[in-house]
Amino acid sequence: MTTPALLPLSGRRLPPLSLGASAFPHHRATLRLSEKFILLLILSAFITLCFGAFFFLPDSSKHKRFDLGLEDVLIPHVDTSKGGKSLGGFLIHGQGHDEHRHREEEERLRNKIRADHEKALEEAKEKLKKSRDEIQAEIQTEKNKVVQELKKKDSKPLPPVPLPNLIGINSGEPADLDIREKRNKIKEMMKHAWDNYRQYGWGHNELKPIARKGHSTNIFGNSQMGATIVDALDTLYIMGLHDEFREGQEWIDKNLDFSVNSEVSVFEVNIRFIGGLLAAYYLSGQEVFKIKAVQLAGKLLPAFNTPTGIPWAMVNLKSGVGRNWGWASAGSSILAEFGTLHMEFVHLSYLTGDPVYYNKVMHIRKLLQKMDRPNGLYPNYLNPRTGRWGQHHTSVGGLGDSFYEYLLKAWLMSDKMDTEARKMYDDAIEAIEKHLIRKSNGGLTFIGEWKNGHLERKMGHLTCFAGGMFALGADGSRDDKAGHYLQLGAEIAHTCHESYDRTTLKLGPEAFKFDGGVEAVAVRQNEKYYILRPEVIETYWYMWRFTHDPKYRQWGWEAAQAIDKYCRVSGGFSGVKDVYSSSPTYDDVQQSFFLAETLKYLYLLFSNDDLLPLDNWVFNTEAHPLPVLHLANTTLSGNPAYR
Ligand code: DMJ
Repeated sequence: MTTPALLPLSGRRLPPLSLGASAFPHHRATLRLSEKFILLLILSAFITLCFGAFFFLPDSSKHKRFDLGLEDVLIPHVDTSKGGKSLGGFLIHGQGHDEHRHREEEERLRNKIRADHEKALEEAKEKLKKSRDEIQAEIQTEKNKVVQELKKKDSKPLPPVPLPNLIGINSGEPADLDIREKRNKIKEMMKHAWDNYRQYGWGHNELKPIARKGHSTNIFGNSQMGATIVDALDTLYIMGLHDEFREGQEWIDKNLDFSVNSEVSVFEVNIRFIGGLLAAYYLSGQEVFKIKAVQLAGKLLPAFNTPTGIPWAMVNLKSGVGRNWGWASAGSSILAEFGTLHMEFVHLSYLTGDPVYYNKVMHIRKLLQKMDRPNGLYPNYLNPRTGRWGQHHTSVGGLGDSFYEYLLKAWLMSDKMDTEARKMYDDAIEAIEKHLIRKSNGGLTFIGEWKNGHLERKMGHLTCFAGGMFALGADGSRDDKAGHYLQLGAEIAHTCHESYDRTTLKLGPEAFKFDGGVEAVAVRQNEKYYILRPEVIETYWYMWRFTHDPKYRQWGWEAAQAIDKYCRVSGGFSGVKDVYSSSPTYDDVQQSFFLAETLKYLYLLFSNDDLLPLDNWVFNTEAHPLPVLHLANTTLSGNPAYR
């Protein structure tokens, strides 16, 4: 369901004229000042003409009234006692009616026209007496009214849909005192991050914790859409920070507006905003989150208007104009961006009963299925105009990562019914294992990057999420290789832990090499930063859930302590520019994903498994939990999205 675009109201537009404007309902707010006077003149002339006609034309009642050779005439009437047949509020009368009644009726009509005319002239005179400022003020009032009406229309309730089973949203308190204390410490860190954002960055997308002011990047366009609020909501909720959750809800209710002239990243807005709003809706049941998610999704849909249906990377929320990143190979869209919409879009179709979202993402999938893949690998770049791959670069980290994640999660979220997605995942992972995964000389398993037929022996922090993905996909894997994939997950977790452990700050670099005697260490200066990313902790958490090996809690705690020690400042948490330096400098950004993901995964790591159990919830790539759509307790089979 798309939302109607706002009327183009600018300061130069006029409000509807009180005189006869209803005849032009669609132009109400768009009449110019000069048009208004011309219209006034024409209408006055017209009314004068009608008025004169009644006085100067011969009195028709003296002739056969309305005698057009018809036996019957229609006059407004409510009395059925005279044997007429009712016709939509009118009575059909035969000839020979009481002349007196006709005259009375005509007199009444004349009086009405006279009164209307006088009223219209009075109103016109009043308007002409007004100053420019008064007219401007009226325009503003009228504009506000139109905006309010559109807002009301936008926020009308969606059709009720039976909610899936929402299990484990309020539990997870560990019995063990030490674990409980660690969990409380993570909650305290969340509070520190939130409170400072609340104080210094409220309504901005992110926080600069050292400058103590708002921060934003081009992924959110030029508008302040409160990204941190939306991203943090579900973490606040599961931590039991309900006052903070309510504050966020109130802000969203009153201020989150998507009719802004701002060019945003379709992918980022989807995973952080739509994912965050949907998760907040499922957890809290508050309708406002669902409504906002659907409104926003409507604003993203124009991005799919490309020759192939592969969406642009960016879209202007107001104009709907899309385009791709200037840096992407040959004007291409990015695999990890257009391939990371499925979970949220399926939920949107489920909640609205509108298949449009589902159709968009399934179209992408079908197109990808038909394409040739070099060595069975998906390149990261695809041109949305030609439908051809761009540069042959394949990665499980940046540019590719969450595409693979969403294939697996589409299957899990459908209660394992979407076997097509599972097959695509299995095929992709087999090719990745064959061409990208290697062991270093020192015995560390790593995932490299494939560039034009050459393997680059470098792994990104982003790639570390794959340990958790392999573990999550182990169950149900082809040829029953569950043990193998769990083992692979454990090896990736180990390698990523090494990348942390081999630094001075015990925090992981952005990218690390396995080349020329170097093992899991960043070489280039611009790869040594840590920006509060979650992927390594995410993998620890999945590994903990599937193995309960205490080393994962231990590693998670090491990371939490390092973050608290080196990234905490009095105004929040900041990324650091060099994890190998003992006196690091800050980047002065508190990323919204720190609250959405890093702190959430840490909190879950020190919670019992009955908090958001993985049989019932699937986390989107920004760690927003969405419920599994079990066929048994939903109307999915009857939902058009699933036909
Ligand atoms: C998050 O926004 C998401 O996890 C995304 O998939 C990739 N990277 C960031 C955090 O590092």
